[in-house]
Amino acid sequence: MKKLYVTRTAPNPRKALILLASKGFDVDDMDDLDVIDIDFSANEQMSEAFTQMNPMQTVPVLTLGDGTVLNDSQAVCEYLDRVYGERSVMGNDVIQRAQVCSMRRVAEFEVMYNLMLAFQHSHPSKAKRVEQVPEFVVPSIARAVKAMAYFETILEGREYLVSEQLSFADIVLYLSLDFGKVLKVDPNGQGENLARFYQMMNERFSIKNMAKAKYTRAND
Ligand SMILES: N[C@@H](CCC(=O)N[C@@H](CS)C(=O)NCC(=O)O)C(=O)O
Repeated sequence: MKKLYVTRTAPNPRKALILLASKGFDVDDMDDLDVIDIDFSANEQMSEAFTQMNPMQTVPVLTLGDGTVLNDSQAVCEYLDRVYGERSVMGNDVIQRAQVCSMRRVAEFEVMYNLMLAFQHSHPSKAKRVEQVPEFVVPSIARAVKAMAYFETILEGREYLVSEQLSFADIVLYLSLDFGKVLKVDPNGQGENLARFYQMMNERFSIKNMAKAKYTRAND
């Protein structure tokens, strides 16, 4: 049996949860995969057993039946994308794959990474994980906001970043915008196109709406 270790509110594990949901899978109802919830408030990611499996002490982690451990969200998502569902969210052909990769990396490294830096250097819960330098916070947020302007331009007249279908780049951009809320960066205040994109994605993939969809299905 495969095991997917996640914290359902954190951006990196949410990539895997949203990827599967976008392909029509209910992660809690899969024949060959179990979800294991890791509670950050109880520091479960720091436990001895978890650390043995993933010395980086982060989620997501996907373990396969043969003992393989994938401990990075990109690797986990590449695996899940190839193994589950028909259509790839990484791109349908060689050009689309390259375009998705390019957009995903800008979203990840310019928006999400800078927001995470700002969070790690300011939030009390991260004081034990990083040596906090409060001066990093404002410039990191400013870099993230600057990159958001790039996506505002890309999304002019378009629903998704690449082609006419949702891709992994959209998932990473959405999660980056959503994470910005923790730092009081309003995802609806960065331009009309980004606001429209954020609302469309949030309708399907917000933590609340994904849980609600599950609850509704269970009571059908
Ligand atoms: N490169 C890793 C980073 C994963 C990561 O930073 N995950 C965060 C949650 S979004 C985590 O597990 N943090 C644990 C902690 O802060 O103690 C990936 O993309 O999988």
